Amino acid sequence: MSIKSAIRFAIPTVVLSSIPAVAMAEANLQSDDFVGISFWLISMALVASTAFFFLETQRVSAKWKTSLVVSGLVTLIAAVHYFYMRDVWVSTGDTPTVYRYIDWLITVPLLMIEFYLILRAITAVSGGVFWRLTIGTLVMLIGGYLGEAGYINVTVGFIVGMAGWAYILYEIFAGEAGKVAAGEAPASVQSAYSTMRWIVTIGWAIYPLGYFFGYMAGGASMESLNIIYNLADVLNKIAFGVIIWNVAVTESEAK
Ligand SMILES: *C/C=C(C)/C=C/C=C(C)/C=C/C1=C(C)CCCC1(C)C
Repeated sequence: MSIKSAIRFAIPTVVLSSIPAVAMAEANLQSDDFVGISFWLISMALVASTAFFFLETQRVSAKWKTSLVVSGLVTLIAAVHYFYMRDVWVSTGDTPTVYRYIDWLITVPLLMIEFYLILRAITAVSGGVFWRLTIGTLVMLIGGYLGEAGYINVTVGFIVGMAGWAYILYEIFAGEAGKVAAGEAPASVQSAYSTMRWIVTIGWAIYPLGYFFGYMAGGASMESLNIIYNLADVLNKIAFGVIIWNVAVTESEAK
């Protein structure tokens, strides 16, 4: 094994093996705490996905490596937050809103960068795509946080958040990013791009639905809100990464 590839193995291994040290639960997980169990299961799936995405960077050609690294960073950052969220839930029964939003604040912009990166791997795209997606993300998350944490009226927070999300959807469907993907991308990239876009539409819709039923319609308990957010993360972080991994491998092997 060359020094370079030894380093490539060593970094993810060290990072991953340090996670359990920061994640000691204070109370024990109860056998009927299904929200706590879902936090646990998804933490493990996120750790495994991180190792997978990082190691697979060795297999794809140079211009696809960044996309896979970003997928691995998303699942790594989420894994660490899941350990903390699980602890809050298991020991207090409270909804871990702050950790949830700090995670989103870092991982959602990274997911948005993926659109920019897969287009940039195949053609020239302006940095404006990146900035518009980032601004949409910030408006969406800040609105949602202020509403969930009680700083502003929940309905106002919801409306501001929806406006940010609508702006993101506009950019990836009809804006510059959408046009570049439709006009210049090879078939495998177009199909990955369109699947990613549907994830941002359908998969992401789960969060505002959770917010709506959890805080506004009064129909959902905090148990269901957390289960809903957790399952949505499996789709939007892990499955999203797998789609990128698939296009990266396909495009690398095509050459
Ligand atoms: C990995 C985490 C992801 C992909 C989180 C995504 C979160 C959203 C799409 C949240 C959206 C919201 C709205 C559209 C309205 C206001 C409330 C939010 C923040 C839940």
